Amino acid sequence: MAPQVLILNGPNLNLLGQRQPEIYGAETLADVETACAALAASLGLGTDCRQSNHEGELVTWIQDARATAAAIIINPGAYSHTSVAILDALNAYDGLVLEVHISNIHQREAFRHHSYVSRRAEGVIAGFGTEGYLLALRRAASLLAP
Ligand code: CA2
Repeated sequence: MAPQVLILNGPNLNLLGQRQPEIYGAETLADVETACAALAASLGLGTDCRQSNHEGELVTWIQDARATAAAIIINPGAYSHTSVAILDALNAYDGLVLEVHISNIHQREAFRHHSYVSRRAEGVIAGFGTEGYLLALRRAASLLAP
């Protein structure tokens, strides 16, 4: 079976394409997930795309991924900057972790400059728009290749 990649999006990312296109672009989350599934298939990967506004639900999905996913691509949204719980869950996960931010968090307010998740992530992409998810998938395919 193709290696599975869990693509996780955190709070408010369900609003993609509906508000603040100058920061987050015009694509909806459904557009992003469809593009990820298509690229993943061409790379020999499977995807499971999920979004939650709830920290505990994200933690549970990361725990579940221990048994199901070879990699996690995560945009934790604002939880990047606050959540030790998500960091702890990722630290209990043995697979590849790649972190994506649509905007360049280093160009924005100071409170966005630090991400707890970055302590665990093998790589971080920020400021490449929604294309960042596709770049992360390509990197996952390279690193997971036998
Ligand atoms: O740049 C990113 O991807 C962020 O993770 C997005 C988070 C923000 O808190 C992080 O600092 C950086 C916010 C996601 C909110 O997404 C929206 C999308 C469209 C309209 C409104 C919010």
